[in-house]
Amino acid sequence: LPAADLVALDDADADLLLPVPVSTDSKYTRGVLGLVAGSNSYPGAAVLATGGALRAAAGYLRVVSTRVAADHVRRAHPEAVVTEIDPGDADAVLAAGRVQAWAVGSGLPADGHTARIVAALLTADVPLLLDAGALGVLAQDAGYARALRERAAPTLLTPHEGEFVRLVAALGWDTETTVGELAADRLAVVRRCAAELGVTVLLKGNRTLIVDRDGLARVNTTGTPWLATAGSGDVLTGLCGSLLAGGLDALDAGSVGAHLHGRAASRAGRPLAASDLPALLRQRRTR
Ligand code: NPW
Ligand code: AMP
Ligand code: MG
Repeated sequence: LPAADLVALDDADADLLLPVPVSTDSKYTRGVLGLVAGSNSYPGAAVLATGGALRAAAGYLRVVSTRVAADHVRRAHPEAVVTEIDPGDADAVLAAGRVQAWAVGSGLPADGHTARIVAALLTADVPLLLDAGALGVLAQDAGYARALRERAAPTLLTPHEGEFVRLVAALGWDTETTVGELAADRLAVVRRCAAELGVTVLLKGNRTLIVDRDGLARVNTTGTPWLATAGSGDVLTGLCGSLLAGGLDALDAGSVGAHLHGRAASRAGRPLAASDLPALLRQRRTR
């Protein structure tokens, strides 16, 4: 890819970066994703994230969830291997075997139970994606910044603008100033956040930005405003998590995930429901 200030992947780039199984692969070597998602209030988030994860790189998907969401996932996605846990049981999360990347947060409340699980996963030496409730946990305590910076494995945060503003407020950034700066120079603001936390940040929205700790930046050019629909971010979390499990670094996982997610939306009828996206992720490139 060119060493420009802000790179946009095209269809060929995304297809080239997408991990493809080879003859010696097994479901385990393709990648095992551990997805911690869903709750009594938001079981749908776990179902949607699972749908995204199943149509990407991972060969094996472990979904870790509390009872209500676990039941929904089992019914909707028989191929997912579901572990049912009590809320906040971080030991049970970590006991899930062979996990090569974790994605946590979609449909989880930003409470003490989720905080225990996030703290445990931050210490796991595998790639980690944090979304929704997990980002809410990070936004409640500036102490997580150090844990993020100290991680050796890739870390990908996937906030929408509301989650982003709350996250950087915990770093001491003035909220009104941040909102103004986001409108004036989105890339500069995301770069500053990624550098300060030592992680890759994917800021969702029209023209999603993906920026790593060194400032390398991608902009997503696929997708349509029909993606502004409840649950579409949960599908993206599963998709990007699956790409991390398949071995992509956080910048590639975020930018390829956003590209494929947007491409699926472009293929969808209008209006689009988030649950339409997983099947559309499977279709071959149309060009
Ligand atoms: P305001 O109103 O401008 O002050 P939340 P969420 C602000 C799960 N889901 N996009 C805005 O603030 C998710 O996974 C489950 C959005 C707004 O009030 C999460 O776990 C579903 N918000 C949980 O629900 C389907 C923006 O932030 C506040 C914004 C909550 O996720 C739906 C909302 O943020 C959903 O995915 C932007 N671009 N900019 C299911 N079926 O199970 C500013 N805001 O409270 O994090 O709410 O994103 O809906
Ligand atoms: P979430 O807010 O977590 O459900 O995520 C929303 C998803 O929809 C992200 O992938 C966004 O990039 C995408 N999205 C939201 N609004 C727009 C928009 N106006 N145009 C294109 N994509 C959008
Ligand atoms: Mg979301």
